[in-house]
Amino acid sequence: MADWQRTHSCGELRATHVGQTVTLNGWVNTSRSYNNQVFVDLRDRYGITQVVFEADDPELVKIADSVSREFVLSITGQVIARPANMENRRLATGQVEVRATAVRVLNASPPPPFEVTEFGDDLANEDLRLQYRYLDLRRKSLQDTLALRHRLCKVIRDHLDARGFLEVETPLLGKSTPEGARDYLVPSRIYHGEWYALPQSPQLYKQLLMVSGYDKYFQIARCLRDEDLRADRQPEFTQLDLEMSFVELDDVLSTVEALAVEIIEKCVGVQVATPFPRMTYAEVMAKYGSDKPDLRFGMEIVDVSDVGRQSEFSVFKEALSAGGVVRALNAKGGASEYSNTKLRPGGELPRMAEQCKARGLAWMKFEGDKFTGSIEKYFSDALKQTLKERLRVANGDLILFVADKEGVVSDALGALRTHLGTSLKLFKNWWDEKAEWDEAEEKAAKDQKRAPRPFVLRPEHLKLLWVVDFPMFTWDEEEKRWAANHHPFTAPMDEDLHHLETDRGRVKAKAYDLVMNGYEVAGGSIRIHSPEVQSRVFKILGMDEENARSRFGFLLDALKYGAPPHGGIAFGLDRWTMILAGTTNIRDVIAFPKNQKARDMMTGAPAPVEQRQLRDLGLK
Ligand code: AMO
Repeated sequence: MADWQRTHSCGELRATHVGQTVTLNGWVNTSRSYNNQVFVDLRDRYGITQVVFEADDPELVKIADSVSREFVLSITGQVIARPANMENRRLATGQVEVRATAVRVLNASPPPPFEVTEFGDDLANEDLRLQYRYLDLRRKSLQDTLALRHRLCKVIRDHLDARGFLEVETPLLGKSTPEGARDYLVPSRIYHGEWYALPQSPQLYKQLLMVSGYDKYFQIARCLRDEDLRADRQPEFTQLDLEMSFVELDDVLSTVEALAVEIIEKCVGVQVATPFPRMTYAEVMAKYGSDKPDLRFGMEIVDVSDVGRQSEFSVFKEALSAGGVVRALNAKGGASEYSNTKLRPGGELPRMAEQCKARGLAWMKFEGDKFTGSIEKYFSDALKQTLKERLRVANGDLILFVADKEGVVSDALGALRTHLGTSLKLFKNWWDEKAEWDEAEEKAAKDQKRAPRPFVLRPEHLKLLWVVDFPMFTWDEEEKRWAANHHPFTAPMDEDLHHLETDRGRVKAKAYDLVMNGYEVAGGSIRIHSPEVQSRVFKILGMDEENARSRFGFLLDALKYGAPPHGGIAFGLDRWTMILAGTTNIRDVIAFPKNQKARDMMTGAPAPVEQRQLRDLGLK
């Protein structure tokens, strides 16, 4: 070992090391001079240790004085105990410090464009941090998140390995798999004019592995989709993809539940109960206006079409006679938060409803034991009493109504529910609760001279739900054709098979989504294993035989050669990490993500390439 190499990490030293001579390697977190002494906090990914350079060694002090943030140092010294009143309880190494006897600068650093010690609201602009991602990744919160992601993958691999699953890799260069997004295409150099598609998921390969007899498959797989980005979407993301043979829907769901329970327990120490609740698609859409409802708060949508029909309010009556519905939400305690001005057309809530194509948002408030607002006069006392009971109205509540086609009403009230859950603080994200806990604990710990106690997550912080009984097809109004709701390989319910050609809208699929805290965290289905049914579904999706053969001939052939009944699911690994790490930004859980405009701010990708490369590919 060279004399500069570390004997311990920067997070390792405790009172038991006092008296030992140690060498630490790390980055300068902070350095400051005080009474001729220089204090350097040295950091690596294991922690921070305070190092003191004493005035009696001017040579050392001079070097220590010359270093600044992010210099890389090797420091040798003696571990000494800090006086009891000088202990730093916030640091695991806070009982000791290292009195330096030698220091070597392993590398210098210009002042970083932002401070690596920043956190929370003080963070520098995200694009700047992504440009210098290697510095950003030195921050403790990102290091903790990537460690969590590693643990998540390890738990998954161990769990599935113990249950006989095999991890199999599938190609990146393949043929397009329709998962509903645009493909990333790769031109072939050898076959000019022909293209590989990067996988939107390993869907077809995993089904083919079932045909090959690998009855329990999984893969932690990279998926690529060229779609509009959101806070929980990246063009390149990771799935835990799995597939099983000889299974029915319940087998897949219980396999997933056992895995989810172990992930949550081993990653954040919470025991969630099984079986997870299940709701049908129709039920969640009616109650929550969303196929991924956040169940950390209630605020269910209530149908009041019968009340609307008996009222004198023409807007409701017209919507109903056009075949629509009237539904309402009780925004508990919202009467004072939302002034009448804010509820006027163009205000915050009406605008949200309009963005979902609703013609407007009607409302009433309940204050001083009576309903108020401009539409109150259209309702008899008896109808008001019905509304009061059905929506469990109390003083201070705000009732929001949308009357329209059912889909529009669901979308609008669903969007309002999600928004109001946050704006009316109907629930707390666990990390906000943790921040409050940490602050209170730090104060209490200081007063009582003890170490702060860590925050412990509880089962109600993670609300899981299965959504089942999805419609097999949705009508694409723009393209005037039926589209697969999940993907074209999803099996229809047995009892709906004979409706496939005649009544597509009523066909339900053997598909399921797992929802956690309002995020779709996994989705899958039982697959079609009959080539005949698969061909019928392709036809409904507008592919004639020739087209279906040219795109999916290999699948149709494989299904003929003894395909077993099979089904599976894919977890959004990034979203799982987000929720368990306590962030709402997917870029926080990926080491080198793209920014919101799909650009890699560090390398500059996508970027032009040389003319020669284009010529090779036959593109110029
Ligand atoms: P699906 O398209 O539902 O199913 O994807 C599965 C899960 O992957 C996550 N996810 C994403 N995460 C981040 N960024 C994205 N752009 C993104 N898109 C999807 C979600 C989602 O639930 N082949 C099927 C699975 C199957 O049928 O087995 C599929 O890919 O958490």
